This record gives sequence, structure tokens and C-alpha cells, in this order.
Amino acid sequence: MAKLSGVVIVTGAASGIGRASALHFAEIGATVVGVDMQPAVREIGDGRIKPFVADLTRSEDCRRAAEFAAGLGTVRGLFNCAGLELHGTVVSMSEQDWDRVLGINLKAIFLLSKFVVPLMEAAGSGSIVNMSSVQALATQRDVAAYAATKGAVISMTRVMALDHGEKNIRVNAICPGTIGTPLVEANARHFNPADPEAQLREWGALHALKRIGRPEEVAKLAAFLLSDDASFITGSHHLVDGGLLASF
Ligand code: BMA
Repeated sequence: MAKLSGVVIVTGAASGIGRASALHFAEIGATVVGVDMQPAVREIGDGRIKPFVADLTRSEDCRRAAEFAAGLGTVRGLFNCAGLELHGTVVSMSEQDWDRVLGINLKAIFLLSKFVVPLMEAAGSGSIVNMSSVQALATQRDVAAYAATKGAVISMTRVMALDHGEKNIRVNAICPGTIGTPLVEANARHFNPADPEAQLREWGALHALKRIGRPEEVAKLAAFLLSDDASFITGSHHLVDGGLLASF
């Protein structure tokens, strides 16, 4: 199993993949800063996670989150995991919803990295994992903004890897399939309000493994990419999708 050391920042740590990752990273040796807009982030991990409540679409909040992390030790890892999926086509989606999705899924990565990369440069190394999705590579209807951001995360990951590789900072993206999280449960309610459980079973059946994934299964890939075990892996995206994209 991968091991982590130093301070690792996880965004979206109050729920879903972010929460599972924060707990897993703490388990394997990191001092974890869990950042989330939801004050519920204060309740996770019985004191094992250092919570920081922030709106990551605001530059000042990102600066303060990075400063808080630096105060706890050497910042070695950043998992940009926070995400928002709102539904709509380019016709039906409001401009406000478009901006919210781009704000959390894309701008927050830009803003937090702006303050965290210099800390890693000063430390002499670092690893960043950005949350993309299978939706970057193949998608479904009614997720115009979300799919756009997840594709952009892969492109942004490549350029970040090129820009900061010389300073020994690695940057990778991960693309989960359908994972049992509050985000996916909300999607299931959107696509099948009468029977969200049936929707989840239907999505599970699309995966080669015939089930949806668990947040912990994604946390382990993120941990590997953040760890020194992945010392020659950068600039790429990595599927953790139970074989979803293996099929038409
Ligand atoms: C994710 C989310 C999920 C969806 C999965 C596979 O990013 O959109 O709701 O199940 O992709 O399409």
C-alpha cells in the first residue's frame, strides 16, 4: 500500500470521494487538511483531519487554506477533489448554474494551485491530483457544464505538469466511473426521480465489473499518485472506472 508523509490537502473533504480520501490519506501517514464549503467537514475523522471551511471559488479563501496547511508542516500533496454536477443542456442551463459548475470544478483548481504550487517549489517536490471523470472522455445527456469542466481538467493537468515538472512537482488527473457518492445519488434522482435505486443499478450494469464503485477505491488511486511510488508518473489521466469505458 502507498505511504504518504507531510501535509496533504484534500478539497471536497466533507463527503464522497473527498471524505474517503481524507480518511485514507490520514491512515497511511499524511497530515490531512480537509477543505470544504460545508462546515460538516469539521465532523469527519474524530480529529484526525484538520478541517478548513472555505469557498474555493474565492482567491482569498484559497490563499488562507494554503497558509493554514503550510502552518502544519511541509505541504507535499494536493487532491483537488471538490466537484459540483448541475444538470442542463446549453439551452436549458442558466448562466448562473454554468458559472457555479465552472467555479468549483475548474476555477477552484486554478486558485488553490496558485497558492500551493509555490509551497511545493519551496519544499523541492510535490504531487497534485486533479479530479476529472469518465465524462471527460465519453458522456451522457444533460451535463453540458460538468462534461466541459471534466475535459478541461485533463488539459489543465497536462499544462500544469509541463509548467512545474522542472521543480519536481507531478500533476495527474483521475477519471472515476460511477461511484457511490452523494453527487451520484443526486444524479440518480435527477435521471429517475421515481426510482433512483433502479438508476444506480442500471449504471452499475454498464461497468464490466457489474457494479458501481466505492469512494475508497478511488481514494487508493489518488493516494498512489500522490505517493513516491508514482515518482515517474505525471501529465496523464488515469481511469478508475470498473471497465465502464471499455465498452461502447
Ligand atoms: C461521473 C458522474 C456520475 C456518473 C459517472 C459516469 O462523473 O457524472 O454521475 O455516473 O460520471 O457517467
